[in-house]
Amino acid sequence: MTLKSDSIRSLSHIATMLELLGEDAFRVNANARAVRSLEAFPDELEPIADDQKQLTAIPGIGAKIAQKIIELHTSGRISEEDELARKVPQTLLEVLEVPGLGPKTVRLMWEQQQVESIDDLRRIIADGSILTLPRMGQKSVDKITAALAFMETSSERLPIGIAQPLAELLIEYLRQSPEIIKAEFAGSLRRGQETVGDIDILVATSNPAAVTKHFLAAPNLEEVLASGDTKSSARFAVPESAGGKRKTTARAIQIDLRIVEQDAWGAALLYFTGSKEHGVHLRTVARKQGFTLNEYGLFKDEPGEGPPQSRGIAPIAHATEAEIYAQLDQPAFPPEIREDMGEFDLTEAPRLIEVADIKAELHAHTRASDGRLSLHQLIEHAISRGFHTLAVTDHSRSSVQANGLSIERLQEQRQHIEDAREQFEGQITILHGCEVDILTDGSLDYDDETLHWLDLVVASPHVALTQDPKTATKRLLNAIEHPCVHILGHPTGRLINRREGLSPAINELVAAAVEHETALEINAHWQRLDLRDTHVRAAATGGARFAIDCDVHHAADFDNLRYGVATGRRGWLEPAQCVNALGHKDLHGWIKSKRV
Ligand code: DGT
Ligand code: CA
Ligand code: CA
Ligand code: ZN
Repeated sequence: MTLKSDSIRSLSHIATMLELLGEDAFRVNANARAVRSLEAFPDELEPIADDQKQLTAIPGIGAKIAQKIIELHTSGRISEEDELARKVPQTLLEVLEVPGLGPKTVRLMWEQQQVESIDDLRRIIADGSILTLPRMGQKSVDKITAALAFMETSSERLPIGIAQPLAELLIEYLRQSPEIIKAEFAGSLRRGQETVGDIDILVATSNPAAVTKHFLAAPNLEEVLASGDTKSSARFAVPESAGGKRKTTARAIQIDLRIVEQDAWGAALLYFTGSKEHGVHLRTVARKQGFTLNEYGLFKDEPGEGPPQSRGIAPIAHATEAEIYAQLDQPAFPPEIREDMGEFDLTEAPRLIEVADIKAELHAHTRASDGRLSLHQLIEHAISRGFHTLAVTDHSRSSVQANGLSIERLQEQRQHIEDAREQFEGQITILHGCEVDILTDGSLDYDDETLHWLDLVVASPHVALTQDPKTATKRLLNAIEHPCVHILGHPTGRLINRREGLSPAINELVAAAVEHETALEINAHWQRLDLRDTHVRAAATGGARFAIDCDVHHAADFDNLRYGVATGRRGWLEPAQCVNALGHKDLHGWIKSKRV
């Protein structure tokens, strides 16, 4: 953890606690503003951490905040944070994470009804006393109840955006041991699932004891659950800062380590990547051809008792997954489609979309609305990713919380875009777009003339996300069919483990999207992944085109692309169906086709 990330975490913790204590808005804002400016600050703080002057030169950082950063740097703590934490029950912060509950309401619950935790919140719902709070009606209570139920049933699985960086750190750590020949993750993580139950890591070594010992000394390991020669399991802490601002209630994750000999690497990786259903099907295929397949290899059946490897029978394939699939006359299935969901009908492996295919970002915010990057920073990041096109799509006016743009501000933005086009000429094509709200009734937040004047329109639902499926379908169809709309952004509005979102009739959306040549977004943020894998599969089969976009708010959001791509791959998406993978000419041909 760097001083910058620690400062961001502590200052936002302070801001939240001040808010819960009802402290004056000025103090809250000073901390919140500092968080935003540190998030936008490109450099690390360590080199300037002794110098109050250089710290206060960062916009949004005043003398008081600078003092706190210096204190954190020298002592590892901020005394103000510690003092506040003695006043505010830390379990109250979890109540704040319930969707639909803001700091004002939570403070009232705490003051008037002694709510200090999620359990207390359940109590005041159960005895009805929650209804005595100002502006709290039965409708709001029902929403909170639904959110709690949803969090409860889904909070155990860890989102990929937290699991994958953790797994990568651990693999990096494991590889420090000279005894490790190979180390990779397997299981649902390798299959790119949006959430994982646990993390499976496979290593090849000829010294299992040394590797086990090294694993059990890993940082963040909390408790050893099992440990043997070929298999160990341990519980690891999920660091508070994992995945940026911690947006999961999960505090620990199990990691299973499997140790194999290098020779049998392919057979073991195939087995532990799963899915279980894919493995079962593949073993049936093997059996029909007179083979036995297990985690040690593929063996020709020979009469006798017991597993072939313990009878001294040599495997006919085991070093790589590809050679095992080839022996069984099967395509080398990419991990993401190993779900026994029709892949065994394929005669050739599909060429699925890859991160390297993506050449454009078409959904990105700047500081003009709720992004943390300036227009120039955003453009520079897009260029450094090798993209040929970037669409700037700030929020529309109804998104008040996101500081959505009035038409006047939108017009001012055009001037900045034109200046930037000149400055970055020949490096990237910059589109002036917007992310327009799809209002509750399906109408759009700007008039048609304004929408037509913009180069590119992403239309997304942000409010009324508990609408019934019929109303939601009609609402989204309106946006898809609108002649100025290019992309339907995060179509359901779901948030993984937190909010179910809309449940539109996907087939109807797909039919309309095909007819009107509107792209359906796979929002790559790991909290959204919306459309989800099953929707992608349905829509890809139906011939829809897709946009895989990062919905950039922070520089780091560009790194979420891999999760969006993984979701696309799980939906069998090929590059030709993804507008971000088109060449410059084809992409702009499609974009302009909606501006005639
Ligand atoms: P998860 O952890 O719930 O997100 O899902 P997975 O797929 O990672 O499942 P996990 O961790 O229980 O097991 C990892 C892989 O090991 C699984 O994908 C396939 C293989 N595996 C585990 N148990 C069995 C089993 O009983 N039969 C078969 N054929 N394979 C298994
Ligand atoms: Ca697993
Ligand atoms: Ca496992
Ligand atoms: Zn957005």
